[in-house]
Amino acid sequence: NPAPLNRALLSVSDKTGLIDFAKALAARGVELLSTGGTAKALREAGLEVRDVSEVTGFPEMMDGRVKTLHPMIHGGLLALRDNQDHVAAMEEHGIGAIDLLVVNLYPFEATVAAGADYDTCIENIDIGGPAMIRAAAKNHGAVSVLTDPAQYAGLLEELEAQDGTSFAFRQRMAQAAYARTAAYDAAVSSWMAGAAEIETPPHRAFAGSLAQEMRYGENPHQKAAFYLDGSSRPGVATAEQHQGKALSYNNINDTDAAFELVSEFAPSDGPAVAIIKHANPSGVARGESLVAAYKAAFDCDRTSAFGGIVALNQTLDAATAEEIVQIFTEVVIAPDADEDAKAIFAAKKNLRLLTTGGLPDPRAPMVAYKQVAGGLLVQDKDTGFVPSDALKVVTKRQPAEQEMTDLRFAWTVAKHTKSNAIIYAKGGATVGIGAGQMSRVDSSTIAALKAARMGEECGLAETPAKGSVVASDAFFPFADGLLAAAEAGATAVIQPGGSMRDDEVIAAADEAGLAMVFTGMRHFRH
Ligand code: 93A
Repeated sequence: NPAPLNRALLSVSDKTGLIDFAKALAARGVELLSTGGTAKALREAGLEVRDVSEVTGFPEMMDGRVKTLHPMIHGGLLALRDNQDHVAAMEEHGIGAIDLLVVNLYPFEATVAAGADYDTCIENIDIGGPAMIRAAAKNHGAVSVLTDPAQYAGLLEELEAQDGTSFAFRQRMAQAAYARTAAYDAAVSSWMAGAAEIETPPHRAFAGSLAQEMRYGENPHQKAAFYLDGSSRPGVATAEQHQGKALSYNNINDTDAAFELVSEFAPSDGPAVAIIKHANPSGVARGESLVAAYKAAFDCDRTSAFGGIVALNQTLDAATAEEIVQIFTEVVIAPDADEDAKAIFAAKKNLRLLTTGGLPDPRAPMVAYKQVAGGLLVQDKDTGFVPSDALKVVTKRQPAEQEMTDLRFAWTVAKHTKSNAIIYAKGGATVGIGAGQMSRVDSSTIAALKAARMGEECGLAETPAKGSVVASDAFFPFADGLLAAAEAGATAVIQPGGSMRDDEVIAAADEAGLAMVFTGMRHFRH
């Protein structure tokens, strides 16, 4: 049974859509109450409004810090309409019921984003607004609460459909209202932690806005949606899509993995390309040109690259686009794409092209979440970076210059590959990738097998693992993994070090004539 709507309180900072909405309410005989600025805007539009200060008997005071915090307001929002005691209290104190609350809050997030000083941010923490929102939402048995101009039309539709508002509508609005106040307080808390340099564990401050509902999630029987956290980091969330159908859940996950990986390679250091399948690289390469880098990344594993996600660290050009369309690719993501490249892609209706306007800073801090049954694991994103002078050569033999370059490259790819990760690389390109195995030796075996297959696929005389370097995302606990890599043809190794048996592993490397570098940092990724 619908709840009547006789009296509304409007108090909004964002006055978008306010006048039309208030006119529609007034036209239905709804009495309007309002705070200073909102009342002024309504009066200027010719509407009749009662000031909250007249209702409370107190002026707005203390620079507006206290305007609606009063029993005449909160009683009107909270009173149970069908409770005799509540009704008696309303009568005794002359409290009028408020059936609709329309509030949007002081723009705290926008004030922080604009770089305002501390005191300005503090002044923009809304207190009275959230208090009313929470009160009205609690009493959604009788009261409607709107916290976003996008909800105005829905309320008018409700009134159109019946005389009043339905319980389902009020409940939906209440749920959204609590999400809004929760996100608002989270924004205040994380701003304050930053401003006051208060050490907090990485915490859940995800005030997301719905960007996209998908047809399904990882599998067709799972519902899914994509939320944006408001960050301006160039990437899959902020990219512009130029063609093709909407991205799926798996597309977004893989495109993110691809672009975050390729962003490790600064454009000033030359073109780089990453091809991703199931969130793991099938091939990564740098090159003299973008098309050369693409071909080298593709060659690493031609079989797996089919239906992959391609990420580029520079503007997509025609030559590279021409090469990419030779096989089926799901998504291409790049900082930009030139007109010729776009024209080549236009003929491929199923290929999605995303441009981001730039590359993210791979060392900019970010929080990473992982849900477990009954909880949420939160950690800093792995932005770990080992500067050249922190690399420790532990073998008798020093890596040659090209080996060192390839070791650093392979190490970066390992960081973006699921554990256990073993990466063979040569001449600025991966030649064998072992990912996501439960045993490091198995990952080594798979990486070597893939290298051998690459030799066959590309018609090489021998496996490209010969004369390659190898990266391991975590230390070799025993010499066996290392020896397997040497046997496969690697001449140099990069790994964190730190095993109880480092001495044994180093001795084995010396014996095999390998050069080995310790990073002192691990890159597990699960
Ligand atoms: O400073 S407040 O926290 N104190 C209050 O009592 C109060 N009541 C409403 N801010 C308060 N508001 C907020 O004022 C509303 O949430 C809204 O954002 C804003 C509307 O003010 P005006 O109508 O003067 O533009």
